[in-house]
Amino acid sequence: MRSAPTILHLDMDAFFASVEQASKPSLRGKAVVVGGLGPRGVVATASYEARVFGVHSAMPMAQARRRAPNAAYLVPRFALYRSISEQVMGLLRALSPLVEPLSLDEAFVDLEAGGAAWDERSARLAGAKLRADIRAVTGLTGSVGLAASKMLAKIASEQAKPDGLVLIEPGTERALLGPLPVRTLPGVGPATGDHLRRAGIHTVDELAEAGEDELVRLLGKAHGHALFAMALARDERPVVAERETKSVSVEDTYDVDIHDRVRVGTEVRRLADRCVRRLREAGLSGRTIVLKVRRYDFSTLTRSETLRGPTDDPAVVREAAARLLDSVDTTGGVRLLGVGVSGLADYTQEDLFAQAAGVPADDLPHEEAEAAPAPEQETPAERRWPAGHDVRHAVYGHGWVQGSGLGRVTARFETPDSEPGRVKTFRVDDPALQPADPLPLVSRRPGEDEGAGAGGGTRAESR
Ligand code: DCP
Ligand code: MG
Repeated sequence: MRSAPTILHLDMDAFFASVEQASKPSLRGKAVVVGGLGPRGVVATASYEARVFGVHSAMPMAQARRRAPNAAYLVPRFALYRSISEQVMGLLRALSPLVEPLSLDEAFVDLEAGGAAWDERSARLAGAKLRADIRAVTGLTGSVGLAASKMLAKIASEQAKPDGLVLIEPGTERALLGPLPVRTLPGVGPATGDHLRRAGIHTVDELAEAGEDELVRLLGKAHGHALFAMALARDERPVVAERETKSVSVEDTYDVDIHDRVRVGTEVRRLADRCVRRLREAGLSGRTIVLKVRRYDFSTLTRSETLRGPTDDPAVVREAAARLLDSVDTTGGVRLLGVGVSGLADYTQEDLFAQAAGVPADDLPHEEAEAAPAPEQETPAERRWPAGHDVRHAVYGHGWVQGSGLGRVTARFETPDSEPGRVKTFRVDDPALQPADPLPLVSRRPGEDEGAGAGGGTRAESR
């Protein structure tokens, strides 16, 4: 293990909810819950003000509403969160080539590899500057952990929450870990935790005292060894730079052209399953399903379909590939078929809302791009005007949907840098009211260059 605390772990505070508060002045300091608003929706995240009432991620929305009836309930705006995540990741990449994102709002950075820090003092300075830069560029707060290993850096950022920085001095790791519950260690989920509890092991110290042989006996060889090392604060895992893979695909070339349409369908299904297997092996999921068809005359077609959120469900990929195949003429024969998944995510947060077959669309949070449906008469108001999404009114300007139903939509007119705004109600088909794109959270000062947000306290363009 290295001797200086130069591994940084960043985790943004109440990420989705903080973005919503930054873009909606009337919600600052208030309980905000972001998640699926349908009958089977779950909480994606809650602002710290809402957590006081016991609302937390993955809780059924109905339960959240009972606990915090006065909170603002909003549908996620993934495209906006993604764009802010990119700004944050950009700041991390300026520190080091070794940045390992774990989710939209979380990443490890090897400060030493980038020359950004080499000892305790420089690491603390780099962490403090990063927090100031994130604030300047995005208007949001993130918590930073610094340590000599990934495991401890992540524990440190958890302790730093919200809006803080914790550095674990090398040499103090074991004393710090000892009294913590075993669940603190990476890889100890509910099942392993239960198993250990039944063996009388509750804390990391007890884990270390149990000894390696006992842990191997309890948990098997690989897991036992790994856990024993973690209990002694030994964690040599390197920070691995963002994966290059942008898609996972498989294809087959056939010796003899396939003419039979049923056989083509079977092959596509098989390829979809193989592709999902590879996706899962890599711990990935993806949003865009791609079908590739090379015909007898070497003409090659690709067709793609983008889902609401990433999936690694074989049934979903199979069905999408089959739909794509329907739109391709294969008379004359097929020499090659391929199925791919792109738009990859190596995290699961959006999967909570995954489009597992059979989940009614209303239970799913609306992806921003898809959330502006064609203005058809039969579109229910709740779909056309999802709570929290942006609107623009010919007279009142920019605002957001506070609620809709019974032929009415209520909007609050405010922008990220305005005072809290006023509420007005319209008929859902009022032509003066239109869906709009989100505004940048931090507006640029006149004359300031884009990307000049590096210095603490400066403000910069946010998109
Ligand atoms: N998320 C989600 N479903 C979950 C957990 C998280 O959709 N079960 C989303 C919403 C969060 C974001 O991912 O805003 C980041 O997850 P975190 O676990 O880091 O939670 P927060 O950033 O919301 O809060 P904290 O301050 O505890 O990090
Ligand atoms: Mg977070």
